Amino acid sequence: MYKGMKDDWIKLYLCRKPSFMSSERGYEESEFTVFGVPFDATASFRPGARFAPMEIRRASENIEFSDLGGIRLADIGDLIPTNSVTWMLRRVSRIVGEILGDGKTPIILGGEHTLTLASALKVCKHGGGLIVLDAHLDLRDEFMDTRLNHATWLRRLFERSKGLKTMIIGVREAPSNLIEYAVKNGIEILEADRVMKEYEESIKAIKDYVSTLSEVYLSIDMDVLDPAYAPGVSNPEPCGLSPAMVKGILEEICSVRLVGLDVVEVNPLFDFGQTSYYAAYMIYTALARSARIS
Ligand SMILES: [Mn+2]
Repeated sequence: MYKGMKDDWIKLYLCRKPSFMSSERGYEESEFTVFGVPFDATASFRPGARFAPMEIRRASENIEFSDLGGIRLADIGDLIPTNSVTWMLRRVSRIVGEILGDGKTPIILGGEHTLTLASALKVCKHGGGLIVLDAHLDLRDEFMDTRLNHATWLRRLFERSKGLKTMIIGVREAPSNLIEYAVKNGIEILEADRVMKEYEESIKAIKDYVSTLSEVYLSIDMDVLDPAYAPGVSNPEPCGLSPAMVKGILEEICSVRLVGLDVVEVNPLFDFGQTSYYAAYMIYTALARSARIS
């Protein structure tokens, strides 16, 4: 028996845990730092988004990507489990702060959309604009007897950072009082209906908007896609965008420096993996475009 054989069997017969885009890089060498937030405690309809980070990783390991070389990415794991929305937000805030402090870009695998309250708040202190792809406005003052949940997080964010430049793309039907709130607070809304009927003009509107930003925090709620493409979300809304449309939109947004990204609301309990595949592909699309400008 030769020296070292004792652990050779580990490498011979066993493989590591899934890692986003099969990355084996350490934190120090990363430009993009991925972590998961397996949290869905405030889900208002279908719980299950807590299972998304691992499914998105699994999907990302099984898509053939052409252009990985330029993307220096490390997957540092998942947030330790909690059922407290306050503790989840504190921990996300701390982790995002550390990653930003080290000059890296946080990439977050949700989990429910509430996490963006913590991450966007951190990033906004660094002077970024916010672009949200979502079927919903998430601007309610309260929902189902709580003020801090995945239908209210954007309102809470605006209360804490007045005047934050924000655009929401892919909105379906929305209550008029929420539209009024958005207009009053200078939030740009690009409805899914308009994107589908006037795609080229919408891309131009996005291009004009991002040209006013020095850097952007991007939050992708997977329910922006039509439920035909992404049935595995917590609150599906009919008549959404196609993956090709969202791909074009992401490439336009990420022509500006990306300062943070999250992909939220994937719910693997309600599909056969397709929503996780698109989530992984959307992140790849954003990072491949960003890597070209950095
Ligand atoms: Mn949504």
